[in-house]
Amino acid sequence: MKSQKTVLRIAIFSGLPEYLASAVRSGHLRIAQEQGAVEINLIDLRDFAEGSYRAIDDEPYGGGGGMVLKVEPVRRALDACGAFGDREEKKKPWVVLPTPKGKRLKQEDFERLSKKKEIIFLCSRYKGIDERIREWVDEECSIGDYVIGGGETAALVMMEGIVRLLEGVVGDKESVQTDSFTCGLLSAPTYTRPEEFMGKRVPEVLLSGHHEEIRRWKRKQALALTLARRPDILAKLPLDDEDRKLLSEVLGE
Ligand code: 6GU
Repeated sequence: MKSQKTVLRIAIFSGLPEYLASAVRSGHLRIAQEQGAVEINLIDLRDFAEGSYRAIDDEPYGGGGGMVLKVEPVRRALDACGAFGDREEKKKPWVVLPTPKGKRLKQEDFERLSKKKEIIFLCSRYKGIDERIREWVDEECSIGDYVIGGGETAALVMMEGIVRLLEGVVGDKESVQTDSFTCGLLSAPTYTRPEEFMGKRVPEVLLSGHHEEIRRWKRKQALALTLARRPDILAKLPLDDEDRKLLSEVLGE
């Protein structure tokens, strides 16, 4: 029987699709498409623009400088992707607008978005979008408290975060489960061959083959690192008896 794997469909609306083209053909994004876990379509907003210049941006009413993403090409592109019409609400694509005005993304947002069937990333490179576009947007996301040139890079960040959570994309399930943030802590340091380089040795415990000691060492390192760098997230985590013991060892050292 053919497997009934669900495929996440992603469309990226952009005025600069060439910027995204090589990125969606590389790394995890490429592997995920080859495996049939995700389908990624780059949509050139200019294909939905009119006039000899096929402009997708224009000057803002009332002045203020910068250019504004026009409403008509976005409406037509959304329409072509089935965002309107009589499709059942939950079968409609989920429209995400990357913008510094959006809610700041967390790992849990990637987990939630990875369960969608169809996502549209609407990228703008301008001063902003015509405000009337907002009512067709389901969610506005920011990748952090800074401003970058456009939504494309942010959409890439989100796709990288979402696609690696899809079944079978990252070969090693343990690797995803022990990632920084997935278990709530920053992850422990890692090493690979050689055992010694310029006098610096790999911690002996990792070479010992004692699985329990290794697990304990990794947990302690993760706790220590999170305490040092992100005490805010450590404070929110439920700690068990072992965690408390390991933390007291960290503090006592
Ligand atoms: Cl999603 N876009 C832009 N232009 N700047 C940002 C951002 C997005 N998130 C943080 N800064």
